[in-house]
Amino acid sequence: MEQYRAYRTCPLCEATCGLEITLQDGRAVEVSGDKLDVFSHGYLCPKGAALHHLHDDPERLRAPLVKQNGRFVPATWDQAFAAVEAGLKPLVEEYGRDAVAVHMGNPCSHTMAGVLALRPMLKALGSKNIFSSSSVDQLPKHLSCGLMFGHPLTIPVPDVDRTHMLVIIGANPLESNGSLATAPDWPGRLRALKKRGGKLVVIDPLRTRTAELAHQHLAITPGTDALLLMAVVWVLFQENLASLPDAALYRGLEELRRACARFSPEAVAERVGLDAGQIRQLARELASAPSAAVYGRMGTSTVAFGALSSWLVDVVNALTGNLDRPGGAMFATPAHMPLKRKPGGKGWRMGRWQSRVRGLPEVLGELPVCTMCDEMEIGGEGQVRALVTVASNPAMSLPNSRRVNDALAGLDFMVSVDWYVNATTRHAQVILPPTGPLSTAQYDFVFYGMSLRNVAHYSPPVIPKPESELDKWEILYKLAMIFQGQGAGGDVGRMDDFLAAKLVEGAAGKPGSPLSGKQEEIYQALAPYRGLERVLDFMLRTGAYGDGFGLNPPGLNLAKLAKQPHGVDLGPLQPRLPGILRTPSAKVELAPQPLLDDLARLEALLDEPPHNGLLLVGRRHLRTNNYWMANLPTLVAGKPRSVLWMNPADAAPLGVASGDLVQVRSRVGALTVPVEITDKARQGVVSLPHGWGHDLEGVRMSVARAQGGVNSNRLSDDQAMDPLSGNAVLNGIPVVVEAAD
Ligand SMILES: Nc1nc2c(c(=O)[nH]1)N[C@H]1C(S)=C(S)[C@@H](COP(=O)(O)OP(=O)(O)OC[C@H]3O[C@@H](n4cnc5c(=O)[nH]c(N)nc54)[C@H](O)[C@@H]3O)O[C@H]1N2
Ligand SMILES: Nc1nc2c(c(=O)[nH]1)N[C@H]1C(S)=C(S)[C@@H](COP(=O)(O)OP(=O)(O)OC[C@H]3O[C@@H](n4cnc5c(=O)[nH]c(N)nc54)[C@H](O)[C@@H]3O)O[C@H]1N2
Ligand code: SF4
Ligand SMILES: [Mo]
Repeated sequence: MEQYRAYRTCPLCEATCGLEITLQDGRAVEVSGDKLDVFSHGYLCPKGAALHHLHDDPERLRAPLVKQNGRFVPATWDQAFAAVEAGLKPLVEEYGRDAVAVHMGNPCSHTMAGVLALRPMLKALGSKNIFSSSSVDQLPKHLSCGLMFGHPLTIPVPDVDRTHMLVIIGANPLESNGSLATAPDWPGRLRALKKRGGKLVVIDPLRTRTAELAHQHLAITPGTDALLLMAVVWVLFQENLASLPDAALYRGLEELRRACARFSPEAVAERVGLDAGQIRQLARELASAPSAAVYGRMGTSTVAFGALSSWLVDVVNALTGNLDRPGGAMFATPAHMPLKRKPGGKGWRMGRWQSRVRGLPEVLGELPVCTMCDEMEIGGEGQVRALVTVASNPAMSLPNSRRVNDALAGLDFMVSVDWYVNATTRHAQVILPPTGPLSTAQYDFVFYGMSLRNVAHYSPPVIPKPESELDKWEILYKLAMIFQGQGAGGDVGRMDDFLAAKLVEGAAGKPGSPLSGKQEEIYQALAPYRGLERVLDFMLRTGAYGDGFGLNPPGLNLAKLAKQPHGVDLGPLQPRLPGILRTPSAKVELAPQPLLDDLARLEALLDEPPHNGLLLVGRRHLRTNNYWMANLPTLVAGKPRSVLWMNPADAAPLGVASGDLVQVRSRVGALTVPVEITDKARQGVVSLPHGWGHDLEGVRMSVARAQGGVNSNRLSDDQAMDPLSGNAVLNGIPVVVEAAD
């Protein structure tokens, strides 16, 4: 019984920790933090430590399921793909490609296949009804960065390790481990910031664990961050504190100055729930700190002014001279992306098509999930009749989840690429489970693009993929071939070769490019690899640190990276302006017109009387991962977490005590849940975590079911949206709470 160790990065959240996995007889028996990992240095959280339990979860599907007479039966891959073709082909033929929608979930951004293999599938399908978890999450940030910097993935991150002052708005990295700001060990990084004399401010309606760590906690009224940030901008202008280090790099300063006229600290204070003095102090400290970074996340994006707040975070970073400087908000230089030095480009556009029913604009090739049910339920030409889900649980994760469940139940056909029979996949006719998390390779394309340090890490599979299983990319390519009309019998290898050839021809066929005419050399260099590894090798070689297929021999390629089981450190973040800009002006657009136009809505908020009922916000817990890790006993151990936080002042009139059941009602639904009376929630705010309520008919996640709890999305409203980005509002939902009988 020989033990050995293998290393890989954790695919469960954005922190990308290095794991050391102990194997015995071909099974993983323990997961700990990899002390030699160049980024995480041994840090891990309880979820990473449970990765082998996920791999071995007996309820994680190992083979496809196909529904017969309303019941799932095991099927071979050939049978399952044939069933997909038989289900989808007639629908496409009769109703067109838009009749098939796709919903892609959060784990898609954590897998190589999600990043590289989904796009070919979507292209082959050619439907405009593409949805994803982005529009219940970070779409506003893509929008604001697309408009400001010319590319929606050009997202600045707070340089936490070097900053003198960090302002965290609507994020709770002590539980979430960070988001749109990749770094292992946020707790350690925040403590180090304090230890070196830096200041930490947290703006959050809840006194979260992150807020408890801060020097200052500002308990803001939910949904009002855009007002707060506008007032900060106002102070910066009013007190002549706005200073752009290189004014020639920016456009729109005067427009901004005019735009903030109405938003003085005094004008917004009551609405925001903070003192005007606190707002002034925040602006002054940000301006005077040797370096400072404002960082906003879920609390700034899943709100009615998501795009405005996401934009203003970076406006404040720019105006205080902190954009693109060490200790400020900086851009990563990931190893898989080419380093362009010449600024300028076509800019970024949204609204290239509209949704059929509500006419909502496309953003990033997607339509807002808030209108997915409309497209499914409302008849007419172009109605959605079938759905493909990939690593997602929309029946739980989308607002007004009851309606989503009804809509899914009403579809003609559904196929799910997923590991579990959960609230969503129970509606499917076919479930296609990819191989387990330890049997697939890992490279974090998405998160190295938003990393607090430049690193690269490739992890090969730890446990060989069983013969009978397929990797996710193979499943997605197979679906692509079905959509292309090649049928269920198509050869994945041919599709893979075809896509690789396109990549090579694209690079070598470009006149003037240094690789022009070098097809043969490129093919030869890539010859050891197939599948996604081949694409990764290509990207690394043509990337910022790459060997350029021989143009820069000491540079990086996959073979070199694979020899480094603890990853490669590529150093601290470097200034990237102006080369990174893709705006037609080749400048940072401080005041893009669509955002200026949306300010009228924000001004109107100033004229409304403050909301005097309760507002519901969410919360995350270190041991959860959205809706899908609740089936692992080690992660659900402890006190029940599906509990409503309520301030004592709000609870007193109801005569309820901690542990009592209360009924929570919103415009769309009601649920009953135990209450915990705590001043962690500011007065007027109640909080319920998402991720619970799995005990639905047909769900095969026995541990998660046994936890009970409620799905907070029974309360969130699918009609509440940030109109500019189409993002859902998951925070700041008006609710009524009463004692339950
Ligand atoms: N343990 C764990 N980690 C996770 C996840 C998980 O489910 N569990 N999910 C992952 C995913 S998909 C994501 S997107 C990230 C999210 O990462 P974070 O954004 O860090 O996580 P949240 O807990 O949603 O933090 C949002 C905070 O905003 C506050 N808030 C709510 N409304 C407002 C508001 O109007 N204004 C302000 N200023 N604050 C507000 C909430 O009280 C909450 O503390 O976490 C990731 N990491
Ligand atoms: N009320 C409320 N709702 C929320 C949020 C909130 O804060 N409050 N947060 C929102 C956010 S930020 C997000 S990102 C969404 C998440 O919403 P979703 O992405 O819809 O939900 P997940 O729970 O992440 O579902 C992931 C699914 O993928 C499967 N899976 C995991 N890994 C893999 C894999 O490698 N391959 C395949 N094929 N399948 C895999 C799991 O079995 C699970 O079924 O939820 C959103 N919903
Ligand atoms: S913090 Fe995130 S990446 Fe690190 S071990 Fe936990 S889940 Fe995995
Ligand atoms: Mo998310």
